[in-house]
Amino acid sequence: MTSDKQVKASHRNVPGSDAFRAFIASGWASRSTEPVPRVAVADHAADRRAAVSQRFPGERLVIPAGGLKVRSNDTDFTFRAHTAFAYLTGLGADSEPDSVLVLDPKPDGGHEAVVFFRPLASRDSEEFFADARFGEFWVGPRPTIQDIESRLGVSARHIDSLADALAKDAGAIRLRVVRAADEQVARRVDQARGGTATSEGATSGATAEPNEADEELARFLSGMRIVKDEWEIGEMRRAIAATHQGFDAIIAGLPEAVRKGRGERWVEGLFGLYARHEGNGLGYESICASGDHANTIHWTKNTGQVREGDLILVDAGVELDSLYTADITRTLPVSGRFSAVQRKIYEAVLEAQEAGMAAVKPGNKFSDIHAAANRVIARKLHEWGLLPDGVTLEQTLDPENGGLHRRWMVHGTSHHLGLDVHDCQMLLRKDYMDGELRPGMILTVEPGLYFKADDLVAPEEFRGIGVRIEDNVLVTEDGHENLSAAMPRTADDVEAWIAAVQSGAGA
Ligand SMILES: [Mn+2]
Repeated sequence: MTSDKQVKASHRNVPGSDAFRAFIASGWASRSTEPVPRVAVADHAADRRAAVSQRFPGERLVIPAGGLKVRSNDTDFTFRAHTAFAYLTGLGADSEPDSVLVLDPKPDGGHEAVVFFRPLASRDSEEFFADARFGEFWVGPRPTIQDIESRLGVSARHIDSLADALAKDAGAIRLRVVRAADEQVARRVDQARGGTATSEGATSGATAEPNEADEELARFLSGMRIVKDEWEIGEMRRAIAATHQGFDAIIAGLPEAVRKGRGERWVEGLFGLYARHEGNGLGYESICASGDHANTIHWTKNTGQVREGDLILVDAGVELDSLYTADITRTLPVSGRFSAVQRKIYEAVLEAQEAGMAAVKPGNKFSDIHAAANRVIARKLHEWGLLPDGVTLEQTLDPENGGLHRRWMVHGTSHHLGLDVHDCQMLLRKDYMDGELRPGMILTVEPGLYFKADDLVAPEEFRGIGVRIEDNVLVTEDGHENLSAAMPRTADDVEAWIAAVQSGAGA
């Protein structure tokens, strides 16, 4: 319903004969009627929906998955559902374009969860053999209504009945929709609310109130993910273990990356292979940045050479079928050993990371992590004499008038991590930056130092060196657990890791 429109080539339209239609619809073994087993995440998704239900009593809540997005002409990008939809249904990889979760208020309180989607079409339908986008002949069978119901423990209905379901008692019931997930569904909700849909999908006519209400829903759904349950923590451990394997593969492949030329792409491909094999794919485009490219924070073009003697910064994460993703950065000496100056910068970043990690404990604020790491970064730069003449450490740390050290680390130190690599993005500053750390939160700690090749303020020997170290950390009752601790991190351990993997001994 709300996937992007594809451009169809008219030369592909072959009218089928009646004989063909009858023939292709017949002669298939009957489909299994075995109930699909309930998935482990179903109970957790039910708990999450209960929390949403409690927050918005008596309201109809509309959470679309979103549709297919055209890459070019009649080909689409791989489908990825909106995170709020995945979180509240438990559906993950490839599931289900154009579907919509509706939490429908029940007269006696609470909500009924209904997934509206496009179920498997029968064999006598045109879709079965002729629909290259959704048809079973082309993309494989989709779930049936019964499949979704038994797998997820929700009610399921055909997507064609969504419009009526939205409009039911619309005057009497307040509707909210996650607008960003699907503009067309948002417009339908606007219509059901009685406003006039504008081209931006915003409501005019009634009041501006419905959009504020929508915003409130989106923020709640984003923010409620900030503390992870046990099942989610397990998924994050698995995503990190898979990411570790990908890094092992990169290390094993470094000599070949050097030999082949365009080595950053080779490294990207190795990680992508593991991501696709171990999980659903990449949680975000991998940054494979060798030499001076490491100084481009989001270097994802990955077109460069990997050269002996350089460092390669790899920032990559495997996303599982459940859509939980890791987000790890390691900066590796291509030849297996850090030079003295590379090690000096690496160890400064490591010290900053240790300071950041030490600040990860309940009661501290999220922003305390950055403050702790940043202080080390600023101190090192001050000691090395890189700050302008006369600028003291305390002056550069003054957030209002200082910040000069940020020339060499322009990004933040941490973000929440989970279904989205930058998780819980909709939260307001008071709940994110100024929010208190609580057990169950998972976040990154990832300071860096970046000396561009053309940075004339940096000492010549620093130029072209960029280092970031990033781990994924769980807040526990009494502090934190570094979930990626199995991936070597100190300069000595990184060298030993490379030596072990490349000698075939494994890490
Ligand atoms: Mn990150």
